[in-house]
Amino acid sequence: RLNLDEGWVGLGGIKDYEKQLTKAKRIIMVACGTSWHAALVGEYLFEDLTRIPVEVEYASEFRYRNPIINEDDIVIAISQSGETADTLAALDLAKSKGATILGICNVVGSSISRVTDAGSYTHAGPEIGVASTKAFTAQVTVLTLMALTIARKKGTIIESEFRKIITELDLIPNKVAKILEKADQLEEIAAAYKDASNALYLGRGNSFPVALEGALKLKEISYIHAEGYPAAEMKHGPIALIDEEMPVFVIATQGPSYEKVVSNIQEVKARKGKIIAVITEGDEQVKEMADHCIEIPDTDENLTPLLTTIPLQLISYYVAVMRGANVDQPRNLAKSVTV
Ligand code: F1P
Repeated sequence: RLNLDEGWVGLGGIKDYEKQLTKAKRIIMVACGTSWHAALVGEYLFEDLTRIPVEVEYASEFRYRNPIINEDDIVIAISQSGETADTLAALDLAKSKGATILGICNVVGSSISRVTDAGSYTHAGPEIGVASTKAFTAQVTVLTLMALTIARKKGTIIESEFRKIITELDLIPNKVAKILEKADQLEEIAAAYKDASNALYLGRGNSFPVALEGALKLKEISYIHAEGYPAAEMKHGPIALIDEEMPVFVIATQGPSYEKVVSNIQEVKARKGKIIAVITEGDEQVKEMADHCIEIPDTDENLTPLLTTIPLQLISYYVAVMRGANVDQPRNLAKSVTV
């Protein structure tokens, strides 16, 4: 249970940076892989709730260019292992320019957590497999708590809205459990597409990073080529790839972009693509159009990535198992990328 009246609950040493965070003119998030996707969700949350401009950077790119970093910038590193060399190098660079550096890491005492000025541990427990899964939801949870707390302190969120989201956040574990009960259905979907050579993942708004994460999980553990795109970008290129062989995973939950996503589904169907849609429970409209629908419990718009990611991760898991891949130790990947 969260008692956010105390402020900064669950955010570790980050609470000591309240002044800098509430006054920040810009926040830069640096990360790699799945953690970079969590940062993208963070960008939506922070900009929407706190109105602080956020830039999300691949640490592996940021470290090698000559980025503009100011002394009043706050750089947040996100890393499951806390050992990723690119993220560490990006932090060193930011620190050398005088920025405040904060961390969101899972592994206590890890290198990144030691170099940051302050941080919050996600305490998601050990990731047994190489590919990040629960770390993602834990990172997004910390970013949600941060965004909500900063917004409340800055007054960019009204109290009733703050309470509504916090109440919903408390319900997320039960809703995740309900999604896990759908394991059989997810296994059936995996069986239907296990021999695909390619897959597309589409989402809008804060579902776009979820699309990226769905595609990354499929690539990492089942070795199927997959791409994540903002659904509105489909017409700028990827639409050329769609035919009856192409599974298209679409995050089509209720929210401001729902109708637009429905149009994207129609565009895919017109080209005979197969639609696997993640929808809000009870959505009959998409059910009539899609080849498969995964229903998830309704929640606050800001929190949907915490739910929609889970079925995509599980489908990748089942596909990998069916293809005989080693889910915990995918080829060519390391738990901590230290070079
Ligand atoms: C980043 C990352 C993971 C990915 C794989 C390789 O790790 O790209 O997202 O699943 O394990 O490393 P981290 O900085 O979050 O530990």
